[in-house]
Amino acid sequence: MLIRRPLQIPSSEITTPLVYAERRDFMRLLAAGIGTASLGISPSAEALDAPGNSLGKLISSPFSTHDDKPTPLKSMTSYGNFYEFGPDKDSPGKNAHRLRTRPWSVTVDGEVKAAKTFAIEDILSWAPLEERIYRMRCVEGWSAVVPWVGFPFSELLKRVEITGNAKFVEFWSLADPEQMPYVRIPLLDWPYVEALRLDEARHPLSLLAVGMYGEVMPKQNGAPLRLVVPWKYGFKGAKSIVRIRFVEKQPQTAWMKAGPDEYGFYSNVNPDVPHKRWSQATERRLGEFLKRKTLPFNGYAEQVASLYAGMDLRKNF
Ligand SMILES: Nc1nc2c(c(=O)[nH]1)N[C@H]1C(S)=C(S)[C@@H](COP(=O)(O)O)O[C@H]1N2
Ligand SMILES: [Mo]
Repeated sequence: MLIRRPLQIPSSEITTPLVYAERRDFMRLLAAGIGTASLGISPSAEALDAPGNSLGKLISSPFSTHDDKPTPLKSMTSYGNFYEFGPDKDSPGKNAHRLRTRPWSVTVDGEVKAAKTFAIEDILSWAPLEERIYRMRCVEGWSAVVPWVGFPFSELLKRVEITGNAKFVEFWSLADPEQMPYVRIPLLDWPYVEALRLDEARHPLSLLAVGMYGEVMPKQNGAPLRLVVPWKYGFKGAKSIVRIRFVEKQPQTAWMKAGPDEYGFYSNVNPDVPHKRWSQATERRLGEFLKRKTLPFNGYAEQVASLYAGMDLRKNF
């Protein structure tokens, strides 16, 4: 399991290489003394541990939105939530440099035939990396359009055998007070745990992300591995994942424990169901002034609404 392999992207899999990532990052890799393969750039294991380094050529995804302009990278790295590094929107950008992302491994356990631990280098070689431009919506009313880089969650299911009892999957973030100062303070019930129903996790839109904007994931955005679920409020996307656990019963999540009538298990973006303290009907894109209307399932209803057929989405908020 723990074999170190360089990231290799078969040239046959490469469809549309990212244009904007290319020249600048090529120069950066050259400056860093990193070799480039004849068929595109294959970053070394070391290069993949440095935020800002290019992830090389990426597959462009049919799931990307092209109607919306991506949010500036700077907005995404300087404004966000990562409570382990503090409760303010600028805390992650200021403090997440303390996170050490190597060595890093992810344990997969619970309702599996055999628990496994994967090194991050191994995970990075599972599948060719895809770029997915997704709309994102935070429960607090801000939104963004982000070119994530990763692979579908289903890639994990090719590598572990789940039991017939597996109905839900939990995502556990690192909770190390040495690196994450706010884990000493009970802002949330640490570690940060989020969860999905198994069929939600299996949905092709559910992404395990290792980067954004063509580059290695910034620490404040959840390096080295995080979840991205674009039809749900942003807090479902656990950052800096160290454990993935399959379970039989619907789990309690960190935010459900913090406020059970404010944060439900499903947390599907829904303009018709207000948060207890504010409306969810509109949102403001980072970097924009005017508000826009929030769409059901954050605009992904066509792809995901069928997962919830027959459910009362006011009750199952
Ligand atoms: N471990 C952990 N993951 C987390 C959070 C957090 O505080 N801790 N915040 C969540 C919330 S509320 C949001 S909106 C998104 C923000 O991700 P971004 O900073 O990449 O936009 O991360 C989510 N994942
Ligand atoms: Mo959020």
